Amino acid sequence: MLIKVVNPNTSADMTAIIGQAALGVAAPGTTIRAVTSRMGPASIESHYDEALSVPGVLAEIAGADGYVIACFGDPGLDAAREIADGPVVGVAEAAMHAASFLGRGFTVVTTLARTAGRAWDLADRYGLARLCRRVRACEVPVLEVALAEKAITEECRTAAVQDGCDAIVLGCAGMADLAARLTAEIGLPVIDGVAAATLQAQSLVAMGLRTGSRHEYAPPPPKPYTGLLAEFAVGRARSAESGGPVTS
Ligand code: 2AL
Repeated sequence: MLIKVVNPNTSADMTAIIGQAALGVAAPGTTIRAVTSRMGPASIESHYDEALSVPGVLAEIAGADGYVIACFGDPGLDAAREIADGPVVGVAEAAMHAASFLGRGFTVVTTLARTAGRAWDLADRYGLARLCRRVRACEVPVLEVALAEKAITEECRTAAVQDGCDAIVLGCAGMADLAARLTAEIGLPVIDGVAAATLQAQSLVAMGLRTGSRHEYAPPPPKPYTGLLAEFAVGRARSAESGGPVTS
């Protein structure tokens, strides 16, 4: 089976971290293809970044058995489900659900404080806000996460002491390589959403399941798109390799 793990930002360095995390949990017989978005923001840490990352994500939703959206805002998740030929799992969605199996409450440790609202929105959307004790920020920009292990560790340690949480959810896909070390160091389960989402996507594919497409997640109705997004008009032929428009 092929699982495509899409990094919605354009940082190839972050894609390498994401790809390693996905590979680290993939079953024998599962191929991981980690891809970097070919259009959009270098990192996603505002609502504007997130909105403009979605076309790049959707351009990659083709050619695999299952898909992971590897940014903690889960950008474009609903739209990806409308067009995907296999299950699509977001990293925030998978990490928060994993936390719900491990305890009664979790804290999210994110990058900048301005991303906390999105994390709360997603906890609410997934029906898990009751379990979310707190969303903490380390005030580290996304593209500096790889250099900020100390600050992230300190925030996780503070969460473990102050928040009454049973698990910690890492709020950025670029933190994926820290989860195992932090789990050992903090003494609480620290969850990387990339691993959680990869395993969830793999499980759904292994069960022969895909998104239900009879109602809200039916393919979007064909219509013209204009301007810069003309290539995204549903119904036009495309391949993921060409990065072209979406076909239903
Ligand atoms: C993220 C993430 O996972 N990737 C990205 O570009 N921004 N998350 C975040 N909280 O800033």
